[in-house]
Amino acid sequence: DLEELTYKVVIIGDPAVGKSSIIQNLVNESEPMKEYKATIGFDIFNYSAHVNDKLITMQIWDTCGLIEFSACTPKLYNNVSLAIIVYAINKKETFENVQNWYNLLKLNSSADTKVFIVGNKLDLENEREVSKEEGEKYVKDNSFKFFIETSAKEHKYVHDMFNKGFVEL
Ligand code: G3D
Ligand code: MG
Repeated sequence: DLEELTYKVVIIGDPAVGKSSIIQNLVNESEPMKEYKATIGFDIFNYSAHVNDKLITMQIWDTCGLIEFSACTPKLYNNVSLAIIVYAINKKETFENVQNWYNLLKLNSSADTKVFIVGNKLDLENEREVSKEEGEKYVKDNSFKFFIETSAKEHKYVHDMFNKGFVEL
């Protein structure tokens, strides 16, 4: 029998860094659970892959707008296996805020939650305000699991990031 495992994944970070666009890259392969949206204020997608004779499902929680700062925080972070913290490489402040998102995560989740850091909008190289080295150094200094730069717009490296997620879960 195929073993089936489901893990909760959250994608967090400042508004407009491209969190929902990253999820949209998976749209043909993921199954939206629309009924959740109206009731609890999150978009939740199931994204599955076969890994070593197991069927692994990521239940990906995307936040929208002000919900990010609301009383829903404990519900969002409860039981998270993987947190994907996104910033935009062309907006320094979104990188500086990664630490705030991490602090919020740490306060509300268990110690073994894995953390990926994603620098999105890689296509806006000519507007870059955060170097790749800065991102790498931050991730190394904090012993996070994984760092990658992506372009949700150009569909670049988003799947590499989720593939790494399946391996780490
Ligand atoms: P959010 O979910 O983090 O709030 P969104 O962010 O996915 O809604 O994206 C915010 C804006 O950034 C959108 O532009 C979106 O098209 C754009 N965007 C997302 N990812 C990328 C990327 O990789 N490169 C570029 N150049 N833009 C990106 P609009 O204009 O629709 O608001
Ligand atoms: Mg969004």
